[in-house]
Amino acid sequence: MKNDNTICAISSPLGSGAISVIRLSGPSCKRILEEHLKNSSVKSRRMYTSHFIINSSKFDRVNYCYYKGPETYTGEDLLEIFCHGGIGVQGGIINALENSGIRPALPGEFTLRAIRNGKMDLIEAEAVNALITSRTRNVVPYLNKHLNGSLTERFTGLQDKYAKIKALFEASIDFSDSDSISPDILAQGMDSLNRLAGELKELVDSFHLGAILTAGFHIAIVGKPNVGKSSLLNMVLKKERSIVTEYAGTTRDILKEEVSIGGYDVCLYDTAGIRKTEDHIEKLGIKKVDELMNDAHLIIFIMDLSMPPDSEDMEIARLLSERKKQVLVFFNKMDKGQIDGHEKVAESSGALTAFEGSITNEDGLDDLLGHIKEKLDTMISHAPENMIFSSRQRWILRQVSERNAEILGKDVIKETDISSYILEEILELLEELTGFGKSFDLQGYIFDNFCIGK
Ligand SMILES: Nc1nc2c(ncn2[C@@H]2O[C@H](COP(=O)(O)OP(=O)(O)O)[C@@H](O)[C@H]2O)c(=O)[nH]1
Ligand SMILES: [Mg+2]
Repeated sequence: MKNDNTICAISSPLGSGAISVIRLSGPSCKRILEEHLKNSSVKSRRMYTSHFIINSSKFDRVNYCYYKGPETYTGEDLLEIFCHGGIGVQGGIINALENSGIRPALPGEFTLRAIRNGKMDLIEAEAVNALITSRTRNVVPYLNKHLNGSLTERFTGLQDKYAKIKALFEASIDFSDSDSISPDILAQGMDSLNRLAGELKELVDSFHLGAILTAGFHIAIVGKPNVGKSSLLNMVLKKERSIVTEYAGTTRDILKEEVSIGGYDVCLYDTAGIRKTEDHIEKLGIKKVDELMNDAHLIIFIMDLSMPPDSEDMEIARLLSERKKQVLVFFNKMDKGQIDGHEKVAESSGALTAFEGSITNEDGLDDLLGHIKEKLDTMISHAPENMIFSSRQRWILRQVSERNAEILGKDVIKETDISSYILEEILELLEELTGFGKSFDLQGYIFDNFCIGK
């Protein structure tokens, strides 16, 4: 069996669909075209239709396109076969390719080859990965910017700035009689490092919004039992997802559902009503709400407007204000009556906005959802030029930031040996950021974080 390191994989989602894409990369693409598609004079980037032949018989009627390297995703010869999307068809073709010496690709191996062949760096590869896993349309323009190299430029810009500071310090020592840096060079260096600290903070902080756009905006619905939390979830989902009854304590576990609000991916959590209880299971549910309140990006606090506010409402307001969370209040059951006193409780929770209405009558819901969309729109409009979406990138930038602060710390900057050593560490970290650091295990990282066929 020939084995020249040509790889193949199903690049479309696993399972059955109308069409599946099988991709090959490596020097054997042309051989496969001759063996299985009976085409010995293929032109690059042209779509053909014919049968995929296995053991001299027609297996499936397919479209295919051959891309001549190095102007391809991987930088190698590439072949894409668009076959019928049945699992049997996909399996038959992959099996035939393997019998012809084509090795199944490892996770992310197409992208790994692209990086190794200089087609992209790790920042661009991470943008590709985020595009594949994206669930919010609003994130796409940002990732496209990354694909065009804007984030890479920003990172190499950081590298340049640190390299300049290092050179400045070292030159200043070389040309002076003492081991210490002259005061004006020192001032210049401090100024640059201070500006870099701000730049790093902006990038690290941007991950908060980046994560909201890629992993979803998490909203917890809280309130005492029977105020209409589950009714709200059901109404937003337009289905009976959560059990609604007139009995307090119906919802005991946390229910998580994904919805799209104005094009944003939102995870809504319905929770157990918070109250003092001796019921063991209910207690466990309430403990979970407590944890969820720490993690959620926004909390919808529901109160029953038809009943006077009580100590349970007040206790929830206290828990929320303690956490300094973003809170939206919804005064529910307006159809049943309006009793005073809820505004004060809402204020004490730290909520900036309150709405009133009736969930069962779908009254006030548009305002509530519209407000959430506006909130996210505002966040996006304040988004920095470059946003990061990868926790790996954030981790490295934090390390750089810490070292930056170390040099700026008391007297370290004057210890030229130490500051020079730290600047060297920073430069190594920034190299790792783009995937080219000496000690960085690029292959391991790609295998762990990318999927097969990518
Ligand atoms: N009149 C009225 N009843 C409501 C409204 N929202 C919910 N309910 C009722 O209040 C009860 C408790 O609702 P549920 O969603 O289970 O509350 P939860 O315990 O907070 O999840 C149910 O009988 C609902 O039908 C409303 O806007 N108006
Ligand atoms: Mg409930």
